[in-house]
Amino acid sequence: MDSKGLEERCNRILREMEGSLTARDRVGIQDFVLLDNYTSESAFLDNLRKRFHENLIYTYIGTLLVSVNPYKELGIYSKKQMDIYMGVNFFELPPHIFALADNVYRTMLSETNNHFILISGESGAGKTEACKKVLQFYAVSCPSTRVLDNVRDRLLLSNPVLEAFGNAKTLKNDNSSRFGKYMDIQFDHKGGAVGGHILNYLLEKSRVVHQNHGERNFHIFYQLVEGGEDELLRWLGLERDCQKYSCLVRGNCAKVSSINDKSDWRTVQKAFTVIDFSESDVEHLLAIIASVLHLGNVQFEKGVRGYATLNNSLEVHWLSKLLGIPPQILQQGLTHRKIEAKSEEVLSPFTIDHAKYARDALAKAIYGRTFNWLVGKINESLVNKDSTRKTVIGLIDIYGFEVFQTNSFEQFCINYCNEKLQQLFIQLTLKSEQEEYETEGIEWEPVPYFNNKIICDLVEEKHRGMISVLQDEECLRPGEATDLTFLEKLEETLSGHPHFITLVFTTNRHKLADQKTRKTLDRGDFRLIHYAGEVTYSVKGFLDKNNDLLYRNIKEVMRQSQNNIIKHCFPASEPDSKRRPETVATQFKTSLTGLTEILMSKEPWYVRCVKPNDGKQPGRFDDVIVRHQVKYLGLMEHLRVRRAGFAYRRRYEVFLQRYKPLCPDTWPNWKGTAAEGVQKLVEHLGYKKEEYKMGRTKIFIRHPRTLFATEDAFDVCKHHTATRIQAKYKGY
Ligand code: AD9
Ligand code: MG
Repeated sequence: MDSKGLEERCNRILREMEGSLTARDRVGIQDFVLLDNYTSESAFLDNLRKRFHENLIYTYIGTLLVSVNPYKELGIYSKKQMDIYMGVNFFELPPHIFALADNVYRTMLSETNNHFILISGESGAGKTEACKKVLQFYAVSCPSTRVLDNVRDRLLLSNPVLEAFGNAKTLKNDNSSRFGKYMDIQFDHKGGAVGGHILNYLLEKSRVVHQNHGERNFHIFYQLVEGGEDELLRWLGLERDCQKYSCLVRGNCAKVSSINDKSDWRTVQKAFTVIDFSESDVEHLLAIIASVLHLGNVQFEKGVRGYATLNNSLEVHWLSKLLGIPPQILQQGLTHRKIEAKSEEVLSPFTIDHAKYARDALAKAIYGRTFNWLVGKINESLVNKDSTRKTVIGLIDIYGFEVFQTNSFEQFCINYCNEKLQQLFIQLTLKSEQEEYETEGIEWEPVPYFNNKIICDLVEEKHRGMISVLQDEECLRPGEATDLTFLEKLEETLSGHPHFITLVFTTNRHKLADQKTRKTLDRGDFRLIHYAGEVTYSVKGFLDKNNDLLYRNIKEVMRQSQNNIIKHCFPASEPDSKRRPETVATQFKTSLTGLTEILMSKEPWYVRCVKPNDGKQPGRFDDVIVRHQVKYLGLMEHLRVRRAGFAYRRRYEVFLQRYKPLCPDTWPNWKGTAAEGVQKLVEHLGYKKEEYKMGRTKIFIRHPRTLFATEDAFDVCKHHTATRIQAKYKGY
């Protein structure tokens, strides 16, 4: 295509975009970058609302995709839709998650580098659904062979298994992710999906033994009880009645209308076979799930001198059978702990409260470790042993920011994780974007934005951050520290921090209820002013949950298990608890730092999910709720940076190397500098002056459509060359 053809094509795209502008009153515009009044939050909101009511849930800000949860099936994810979006330039079709997925994929192939898609938004905003759509798109659109189809099925079916074990109904979302997930999809140089790897982050284990009102335990328990075949349930000693199991009914809502446990069970069963679980793996896994249910029903009675004894031997019978541990050993493990007295180990009996605590700790440990085993097992089935170079697309789907009436250690970790990802977003978009303009010497009007680094530091800073205080409090003063002493220590260390508030250090303004839950501060609370709003946390249980203590002798009991998975999860080589390991929050912090490093080495893409209302209702767009999210997701700032800035940049060498066949002056052997070559090239391609800028090392292109048009011209050129070569060789 010559430069005239190219210009025509650009103009056609522009006309199409403008065509959609004429319909703007009804359906809004599909890229916020084209919004006239782009600094106005109300105009932004109007556009999002209009589109939402037209069932147009996707809108771009440049290449960032904003998605509003429709809470209803829209029929826009069919195979036909996928075909439409496959291989088509990003801005030529209405915004869609498939367009983004396709764009990432093609960029990865053409640039042979690694990418990730960060999907963020608060709980229930649609992250997990978006992640699944991307995966489905790749499954359908990537090249297919028998081997690749096998990998594809495994990638797809790892999802229902992970969701069964790691998701649960909460008050915010009937299918809430209770673990963080980062999944790499590996591609070969032809674009075939050849493998994958999953990293999982901090599962909310406490849910195994406790659920708030209106919430459930992890889906798998209900699936098994509702869907398991009669014979299977008999073998596991289970009845087909969730009400019989105390750890399934704490939230008093075993049945949920939007969830079909029976059919989900069938999907999970099928998935097990596809992802290489042997019959014995499945048996042992289900034996563990049933054991947790039996363990939850274990009750203690007051025995001699008030110490705990076990009163229902039936539960112990089943536990013993399913875990393959002699009943006496189990019984002793559940009612005693080993302590060292004068270099001798003696058994000390539990009080009833203590025994309940140890029982719950065991249930959590068994489930949490089994979950890790499960991820490891899935990874084994996704592994690609071929050592040829692969490129990857990473998908991040974590638990979204959440605020409940009562917030505890779990919310603290989840919301901290969201702070970290927000920080990454800021670093990669707003901050680095502006810094790059500066270093490249491009004229630039800085855009102010709220940098949440201050909150990340508050939580994770060495020595004086909250996680450090939490770790020290336990390690330096084991046995003495309590939740309240932890709070006092926080007050001492953080007094005056603008994002940390407790009753002691409050002004009248702060005693007021927080915005979201209207909760006033009590003595045992602290409030954090997160990037996404204020959250009041109750300090109760922080130390305990952070320690995640499992007595040594119960570990020894588990080591005697004949269940292969339990054996794997409680290895003999486990470090002795005498040397205190890092606590939960410290480990979480370390793993999130690791995640950030992984992501920093890849090219970022973003999906920002927005929740339209708090009632999970279709068709309701609550302005206050959406406005709040638009604010804290930094969408306005992102738009401003995009508007003022340049959507694409390429190092001169890379740009010239790729596109030089398009210009006779540079093709085939350009002798000048890369920058001069690029200048020649863009002049030849007819780029308008305002469309690009030449930096110190890179060319900056304002609109993606310019680059896409160049890319199209390149495709045509490649095609011509191929035809010419074919024609040439035909003669021989
Ligand atoms: V959490 O942080 O894990 O609690 P997510 O993952 O952001 O949250 P999720 O994707 O699970 O939310 O979406 C919540 C529910 O919204 C889903 O179960 C669907 O019922 C609904 N949803 C989300 N996205 C879509 C969509 N694109 N189309 C239709 C959707 N329904
Ligand atoms: Mg989710």
